[in-house]
Amino acid sequence: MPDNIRSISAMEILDSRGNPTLRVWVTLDDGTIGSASVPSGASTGRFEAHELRDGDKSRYGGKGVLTAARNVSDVISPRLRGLDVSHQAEIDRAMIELDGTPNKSRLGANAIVGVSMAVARTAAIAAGQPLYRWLGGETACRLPVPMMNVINGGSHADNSLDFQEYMIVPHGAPSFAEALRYGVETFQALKAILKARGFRTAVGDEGGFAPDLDSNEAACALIVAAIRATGLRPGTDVAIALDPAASAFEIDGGYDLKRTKAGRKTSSEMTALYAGWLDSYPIVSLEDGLGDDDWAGFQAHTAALGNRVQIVGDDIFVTNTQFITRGIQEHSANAALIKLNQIGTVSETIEAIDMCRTAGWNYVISHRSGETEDPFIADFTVAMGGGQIKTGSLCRSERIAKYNRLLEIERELGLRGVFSSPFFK
Ligand code: 2PG
Ligand code: MG
Repeated sequence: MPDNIRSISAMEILDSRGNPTLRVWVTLDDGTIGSASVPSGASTGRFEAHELRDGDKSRYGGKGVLTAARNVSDVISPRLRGLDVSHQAEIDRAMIELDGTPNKSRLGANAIVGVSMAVARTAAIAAGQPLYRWLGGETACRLPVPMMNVINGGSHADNSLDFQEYMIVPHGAPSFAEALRYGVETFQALKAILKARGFRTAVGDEGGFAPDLDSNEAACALIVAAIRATGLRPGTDVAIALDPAASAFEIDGGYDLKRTKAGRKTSSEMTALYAGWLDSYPIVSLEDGLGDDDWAGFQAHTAALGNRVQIVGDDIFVTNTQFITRGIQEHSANAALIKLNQIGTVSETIEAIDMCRTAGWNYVISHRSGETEDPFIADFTVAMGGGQIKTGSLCRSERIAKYNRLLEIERELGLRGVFSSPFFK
């Protein structure tokens, strides 16, 4: 049986923040080998699957992942040996059972998701297909509109901004390649504007600029100026998406905008603040505008803004069907952010996406702030067909790797490739 798994191993590598993470290798009986690397978040939701770190302070400040690597070779590999690599759901289920905890804390979600992703890639290689086609079938031909994080704040930068991500969304472009060009030109224009106004142009964790602006809102105004400076039309060609990642500044049931000294706000005051911004800026998507336990707030927030903007739940749903089910029932959002390592297997991630589709929700496949050069999510996004990816700024190779892979896929699809805006224009 050439497609049966012979062995699985893992090694400790580094992510884009210089923290240890895993690369997993799957070898089949016929010698076929595939690998995948695991990303890591900073602004994590409280109910994310558990990232297993060694805790041995004498190595990497306790962040080593040698235990997780050993779990791959000593526990997971013997269990999966002999299974057909194309049976993703069966393999993922076997790992979930082997782990036996609700949040994958025994073997580590980093170990499990690494194996799950490497299994998908190896199966694609064995089938002689690109990963996007293996996972998405013949109809996988939709390129995503990218959300490009050009101004970083919050947990991703040591600057003055409370909000974590200000993204540009080139949804008016005719193709992915052109969307990328719109994004890059806007990014370069933004750099020139920041320089001219005396702000620093150093970048944060996801490659966006991290200036010390006076207010959170000032970032939106700068982005609009940058879009205009390129000759593109704000809103029509390039819009804005926000991820305040509000859990990071949610304290005792309120929202403390400490960095910008804008004071403490209630949940409904935060929603009112965003409503004002929607009047002034071409914002098409708002993620985690409130904290991950503010379910009542999210419901009110979606009722107030959900017909004007995509409301995305990230930390509140953590790619978990249990939380997405509640979100759908309570109308907490109208879209979900999707991160493979939040839930821990490819199959469970696909279940979360299926649930969004059934509910008529949008979904956005996302990187983590700690990334590797593995472009897995580029293929995964095209396979899932939701038309949106969030994968960082227009510099730093761990982000660019995903964009470059999407360029390749668009080229390969040729005339079959589709690029269309998922937003109201
Ligand atoms: C987010 C992500 C990715 P992190 O909040 O959406 O941008 O950040 O990986 O730090 O959770
Ligand atoms: Mg987020």
